[in-house]
Amino acid sequence: MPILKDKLTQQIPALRKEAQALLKENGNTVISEVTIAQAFGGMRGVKGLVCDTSVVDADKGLAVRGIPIGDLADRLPEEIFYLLLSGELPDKAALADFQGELRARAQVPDYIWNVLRAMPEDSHPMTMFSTAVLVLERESVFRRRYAEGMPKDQYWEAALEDSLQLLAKLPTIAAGIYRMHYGKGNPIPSNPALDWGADYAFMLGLPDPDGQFANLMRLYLTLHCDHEGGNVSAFTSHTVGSALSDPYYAVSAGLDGLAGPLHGLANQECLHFVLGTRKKFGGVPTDAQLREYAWNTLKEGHVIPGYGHAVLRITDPRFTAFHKFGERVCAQDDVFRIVDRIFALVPDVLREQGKAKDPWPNVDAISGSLLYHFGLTEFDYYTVLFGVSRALGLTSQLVINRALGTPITRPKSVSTAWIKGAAAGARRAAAA
Ligand code: CMX
Repeated sequence: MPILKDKLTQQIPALRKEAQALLKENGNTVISEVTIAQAFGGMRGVKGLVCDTSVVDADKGLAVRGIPIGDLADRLPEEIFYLLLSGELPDKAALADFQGELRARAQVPDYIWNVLRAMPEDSHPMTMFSTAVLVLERESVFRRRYAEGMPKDQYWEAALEDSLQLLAKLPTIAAGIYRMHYGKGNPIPSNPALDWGADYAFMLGLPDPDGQFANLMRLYLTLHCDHEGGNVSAFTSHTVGSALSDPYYAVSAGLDGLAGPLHGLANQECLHFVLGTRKKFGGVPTDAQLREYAWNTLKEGHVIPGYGHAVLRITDPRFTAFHKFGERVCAQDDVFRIVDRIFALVPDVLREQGKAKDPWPNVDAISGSLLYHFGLTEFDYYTVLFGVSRALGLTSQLVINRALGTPITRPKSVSTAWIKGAAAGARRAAAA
């Protein structure tokens, strides 16, 4: 049996027992209350989901299975998937075994390319990417085995197989979309001698004489892997998967959420903002020009992309990891320098404006500038890269949830009239 699957087979009975015991002994313990502001405000801060793959602490940022993301920056994305799922980093043998598992599943069926070629030329790359994942759903082992009466305790195995099939193919599909959509020529076949991230870089077909672009891709795919369970893409994927829709459906849905400008598309928006600045001022603007540009953006009612976060209240450690890479590899690049100046000035502007609870940069504020440096200048493609990486987290969350038998997601919604009644009741109680 493959090493990762074997490890999970050993771990899962204990995880099930732990969850059952927790529920039996503490099922009625209250862990969260909901205010009217939270009900109207995207459930921000309501604790109503369980996710063990990663945790985002407002003051520390992302930790994958307890390890701060900054400490994982030199790891391969394959190692991160292993960690997300099993809670442990693989040793050399386990890593090689897992990479072999991916390689064996890497072939993308021709019908995917036919569907992508038939799409209108102005389809957004994220639409193409999500569509490809959805069309691939006909391969689902989970759906076939469910129809055959698969026992519930085997759901996770079928979800794992679908996840591995998907992860193995995503770089090839994503790189093919890049080449097709931007007229770069035929898709470049995968190179089985390369690791997952380097192979993706290779298939994009950009020049990489010193291997730094491959390094950036590995870092990119590692840093975007997961961000606990409540962000739009993870929660969407979780909800779809909870209906026992298979991982292809769930990941495609998650990617649709990632395509929103307040979520994953912010990286595209961010580079748009940076290049707009460079164009307006004919190069790197002065601090005064940049401050004025930021204020004008806010006055026009736009957000400053790449800044703020629903959970974080610090500079995103993923931003810091990218910043270190940029300082090492392209410190003199104009676009990187503008990003650097924005980082120095915009938090103060946002603080002065006083609206954003978090004035600090998130990962999207910088990732695009590094891709741009290496010639990946088509910024409406950037969210696809994010999606390839985020699929690591989405699928590992799905496998764990199928292993634990997590039931269908169904929070209760209430009407405005009900809330008014509850508010009046609370006022009466306070006055009595
Ligand atoms: N620029 C301008 N205004 C901002 C802002 C920013 N970067 N971030 C927050 N605000 C504003 C909000 O729009 C909101 O204004 P209104 O009260 O007028 O609606 C106010 O500050 C309070 O918002 P908040 O509670 O601080 O932030 P939310 O949790 O509601 O939203 C986020 C979080 C990320 C959507 C928001 O900060 C934002 O729009 N940032 C820019 C887009 C971005 O970078 N998104 C990527 C996030 C990372 C990811 O998911 O990939």
